[in-house]
Amino acid sequence: MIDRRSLLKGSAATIGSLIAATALDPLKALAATVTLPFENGERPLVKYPQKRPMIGLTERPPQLETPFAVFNESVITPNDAFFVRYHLADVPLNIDPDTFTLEIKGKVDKPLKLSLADIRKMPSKEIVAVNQCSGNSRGFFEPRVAGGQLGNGAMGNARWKGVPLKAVLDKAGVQSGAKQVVFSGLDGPVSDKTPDFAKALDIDHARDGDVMLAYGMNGDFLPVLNGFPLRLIVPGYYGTYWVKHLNEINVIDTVYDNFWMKTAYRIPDNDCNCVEPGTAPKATVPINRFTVRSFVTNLTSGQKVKAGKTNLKGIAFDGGKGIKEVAVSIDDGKTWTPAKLGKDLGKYSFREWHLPMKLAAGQHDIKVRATSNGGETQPLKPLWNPAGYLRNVVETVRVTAA
Ligand SMILES: Nc1nc2c(c(=O)[nH]1)N[C@H]1C(S)=C(S)[C@@H](COP(=O)(O)O)O[C@H]1N2
Ligand SMILES: [Mo]
Repeated sequence: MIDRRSLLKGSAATIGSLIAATALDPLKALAATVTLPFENGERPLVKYPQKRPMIGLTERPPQLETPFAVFNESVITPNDAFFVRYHLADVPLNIDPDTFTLEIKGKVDKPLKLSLADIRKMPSKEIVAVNQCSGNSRGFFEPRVAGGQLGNGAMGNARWKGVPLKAVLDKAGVQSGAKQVVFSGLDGPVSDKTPDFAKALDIDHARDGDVMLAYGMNGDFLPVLNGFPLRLIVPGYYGTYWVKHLNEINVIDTVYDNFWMKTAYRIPDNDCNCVEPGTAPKATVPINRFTVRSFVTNLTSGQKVKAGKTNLKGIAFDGGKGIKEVAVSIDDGKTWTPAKLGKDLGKYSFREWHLPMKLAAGQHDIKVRATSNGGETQPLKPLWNPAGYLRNVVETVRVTAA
């Protein structure tokens, strides 16, 4: 558990040894592999410090997927199973939390340099929120698209603890004319040719009170690979904005146009944020809120189940309106039966659902569809965009009852 004393006293020993372990032992490939259900889906199971065996996508930079069975264990994703995504290979493994500072600069009255202790003195808040990579489920795109071929494990739900970004911006005094806030972390490119990773939010979004600077995750420190000692939390927004090892906040009076905002992480600028498969969009906008999604977590395609009563269980989430309904169909979408929603942990969290149902002997395609409080729902046929983002087709689990 994190309190001020353990942060300050424990930092040298506890965190120091974790970091040394990380630096010494970046990757162990275990003998086992996992096969994701698409072409070329075979992946090694790998073991990193502070992580249980995870599905390895790339080694440099480290990219780890959560084994899907984890989502059936609990509605909160444990820290040691939370996915990891980096763009640049120079991951900072030796951050000293005692000397770490966050700089706030640019169009502010009072530029600041805050230590972790300074930040932890400010009133804290907690929020349960899903972090999901824009490319989660990209491996299922047809036609296939370039980029990390991820299954459904580049997402996770955690209770984040920290301070509202608004409080820190207010402390610095944002000047009139400010348009955006730029966030960058301590990791960097190995070669000068790769653009440094930085992302921007509009000033009103940055000050909405929900965007926060988090130092705690599920009652513990952030794991090193999830952004220790401080990261940005942008509830309802794709993970690309959740800058890790956050050490610089720059308030600007323009629209930020680095590679990661202007070229990468963009979606078609139209109502469906989609295009005809294989075509390019005419205009694009930066990716933003999650599409609504739902999954069955206690059954897997290919599984054999006993005919008769089955208790279906799963999760659903959306971009921040909250889940209104989850419904299941076993007749190819002709009729839908609403599921019972589990405990509400907030509008940014996974929402658990349950549905007792009867399966006659034979093969069944179980489809699950969520609807948000904003009325958005999931399409029965997948939508397509060239970067492989936003996937939210109604998922189907095919089981045989006997
Ligand atoms: N510093 C830094 N922060 C980053 C990134 C990165 O490469 N460097 N990747 C972003 C992307 S694209 C995602 S999906 C999330 C993933 O968060 P996680 O690794 O904690 O799961 O981190 C974001 N923050
Ligand atoms: Mo991402």
